Amino acid sequence: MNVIPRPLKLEESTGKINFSSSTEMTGEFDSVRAFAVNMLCDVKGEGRNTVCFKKDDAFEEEEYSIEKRSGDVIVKAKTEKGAFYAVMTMKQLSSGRGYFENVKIHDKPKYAYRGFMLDSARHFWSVDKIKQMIDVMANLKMNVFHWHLTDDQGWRIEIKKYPLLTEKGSIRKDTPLSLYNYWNNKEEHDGKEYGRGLFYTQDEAREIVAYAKERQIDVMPEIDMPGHMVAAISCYPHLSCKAEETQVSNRWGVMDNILCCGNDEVYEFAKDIIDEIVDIFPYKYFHIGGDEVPKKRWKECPKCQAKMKELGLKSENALQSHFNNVMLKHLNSKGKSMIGWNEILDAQEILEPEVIAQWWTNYHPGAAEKAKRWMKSGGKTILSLVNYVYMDHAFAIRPLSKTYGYSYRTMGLENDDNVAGMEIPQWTEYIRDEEKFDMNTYPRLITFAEVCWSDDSNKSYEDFERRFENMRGYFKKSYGFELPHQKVYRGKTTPWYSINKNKYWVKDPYFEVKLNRELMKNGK
Ligand code: TNX
Repeated sequence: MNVIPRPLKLEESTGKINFSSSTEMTGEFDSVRAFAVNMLCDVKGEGRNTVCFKKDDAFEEEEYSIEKRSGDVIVKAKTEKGAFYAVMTMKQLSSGRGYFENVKIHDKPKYAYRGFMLDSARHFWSVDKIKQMIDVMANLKMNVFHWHLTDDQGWRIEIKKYPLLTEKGSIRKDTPLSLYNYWNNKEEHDGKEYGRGLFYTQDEAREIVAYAKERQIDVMPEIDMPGHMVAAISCYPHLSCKAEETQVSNRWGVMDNILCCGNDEVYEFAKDIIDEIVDIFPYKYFHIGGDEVPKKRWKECPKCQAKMKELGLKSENALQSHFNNVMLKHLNSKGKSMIGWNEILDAQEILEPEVIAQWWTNYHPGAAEKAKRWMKSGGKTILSLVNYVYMDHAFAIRPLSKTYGYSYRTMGLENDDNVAGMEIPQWTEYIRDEEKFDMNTYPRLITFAEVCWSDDSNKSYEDFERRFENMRGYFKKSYGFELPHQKVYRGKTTPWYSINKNKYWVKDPYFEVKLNRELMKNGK
C-alpha cells in the first residue's frame, strides 16, 4: 500500500473503494470536510459514495481509522487532526485515480511533535514557496513548521518598533561562495548585495500561519538569541558588549559579537520583539534559538561580569541560562512556553525544567551527556542530530538510508520517554535557489516523515524505497512539481543520489559547494 508515513496497522482486503471529487463527505469535523473537498476537486472519479466522519473520544489526539462499509467509508477520529490525516491517507492511496484497493487502517503517530525547520535568514523564501512546503508537510502528516527568521546574515521579520531591523538588517554586502575557503579563512564572495526588501511583513506571517492552520500545522517562530544576532547589532550597536559599529555579517559560521546580557536594554529589546510577534503565532511554543553563543565577549565585558556578580552566577553559561529564564518568564506571561537549541543546557541546573531542548550537536563538548542528563531528570527534548537529519548536507555524507535509520537509539538513548518529538532542519547558507532547495529538502522530508510517525518495528527501508518512487507521480499530480530524479548507487564511496548528471553530483562534502560556486559565477 502506497502510503508515507507507513500506518501503524493496515489490513488489505479484496475490492475497491471510490475516493474522488464525486465522493460525498458527511458527518462531523465540518471544517476538515469542507477543506478536504477543496483539496480533492481535481481528483477524477466516477463512482459516487460517501465518507462518513465519526467522532470517537476513545481515540488519542492524532489517531484515526478508516474502514469500508459496503461501498462507503467510515472514518473515526477524536480531533480535526485525526480526521485530516485520514483524508491525507486516502488522498495518497487513491493518488488521483479515483479509487483505492480495499484496506482497513488504524493509525497514530509515534511522536506528537513532528517538525520541519526552514532558515529564511541566510536565504529568503517567498510566501508561495513556503505554502508549497506546508502542502508537502501536510501530505506527510508533519505538524510543526519551525521558522528561523533571524540570523547574523539577515533579519527577515517586520518589527514595527525597530524598523531598522528590516530596513538595514535585512541587507548584507555580499555572500560567501564556498565553505571550503571559509575554513582556510580566505573565502571568495559573489560581490552582489543580498536581501534588500527580502523580509516578511507581519501580515504575510499571518497569512502563512492561517494557511498552515487549515492543514493542521502550527507555525513556531524562532528569534535566535543571544548569539546569531549580528544583523540586529548592526542596526542597534548598543545591544552588544563593545557597542561598536558593525555590518550585517557576510560570512557564515559562529560570530563572537553577540547580545550583551549584562545590559538591561537587551532584555527589554528581546521582550519587545516577543511582544510584537507572539500574537501572530498562536502555537504554544516560541523558539529562542540559543545555539552557538561564544562567551569570549562576556568574559571581557564589565557589564556582563557585574551582572553575574549581582545575581551570584558562577559562569558565563549561567548568564545565558539567566537570560533564558527571563525570556521564559516573559513568554509564560503571554501564555507561551519555550524551546531552545541544546546549548541552553550548558548550565541546566538553573534552567527552568519546563523548557524543551532541541538536541542537534554531536561535537559541542559534552553535548550528548548534557542532553542525556537533562532527559534523565525529566527534561523534554526534540531530536535533530546533525549527522542524521541535516538537509543542507550532501547526500554523499547524509544518504536517505541514514536519515531513515534515525531513532532515539542512534542517539544512544535507552528509551524515548522524554522525547517530545523530532525535527528536520533546512539551513540555507548553500541553498540559494529553488532547484537545489527541492533536491535537498523534499526527498529527505518524505523520508523523515516516516521516521517520526512510524514505529521502528514497523519500518523497512526496502519497502520505503518502493513507496518513495510512487510519491513521484503523486506530487506531480497533486502539486505540479517533480521530485528530483533519484538514482540509486550501492557502495560506500560512490554517490547515492544524483540529479541532472553532474550538476549537483557530490562525492565529498566540499565538492558540492565548489560546484555551486561555478554555477554562481555563471549568474545562478
Ligand atoms: C549550525 S544547527 C547552526 C546553523 C547553521 C548550521 C549549518 C544550529 C542550531 N546552528 O547556524 O546554519 O549549523 O549546518
